[in-house]
Amino acid sequence: MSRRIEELTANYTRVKERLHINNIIVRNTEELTANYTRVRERLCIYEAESLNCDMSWKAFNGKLYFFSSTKMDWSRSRAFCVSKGGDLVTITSQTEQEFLASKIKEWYWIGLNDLETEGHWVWVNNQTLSETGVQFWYKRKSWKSEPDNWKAEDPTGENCGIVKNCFTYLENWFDVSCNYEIRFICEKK
Ligand SMILES: [Ca+2]
Ligand SMILES: [Ca+2]
Repeated sequence: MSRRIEELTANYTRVKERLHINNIIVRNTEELTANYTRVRERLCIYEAESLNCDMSWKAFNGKLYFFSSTKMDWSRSRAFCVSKGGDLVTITSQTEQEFLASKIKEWYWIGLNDLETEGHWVWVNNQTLSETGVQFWYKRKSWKSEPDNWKAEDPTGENCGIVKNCFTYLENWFDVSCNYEIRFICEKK
């Protein structure tokens, strides 16, 4: 009887070890895949001309979206999207806003800015917010809502738009300093 228990214990230990090793392999594979994706994306960014640099675009409602893992300032992010045949995303409907908001876990540049005239927000295709008919700025009850052109960190103010992972999908745009290095969303037809 005690030999049987010893055998069972030994088996159990072996199985546990196997499981542990398997878990390590799975974790390593996941890490390697993520690293591979990041390296490929970096290559795409630094060799913008390279034709066979493939990026994973997500299709939604007839358009394609690319969520970067690389972080850059607003202008460089935009230049990258343009070099890939698109531009920074323009959000022109609630459906599109909800789709994008459901995909993000941090800050991303969008194609919205008031670089030319302070307070006059336009998309990269020159559409205004009244033309698209939708806007999803973050609202505060006891303080100024976004966009607030806050100058404490960057004295030139906040002239570029982001979407952020917030509790609500319909109030998550902020204006921030265009010099921040953050992720970005490209869009193309
Ligand atoms: Ca501004
Ligand atoms: Ca702001």
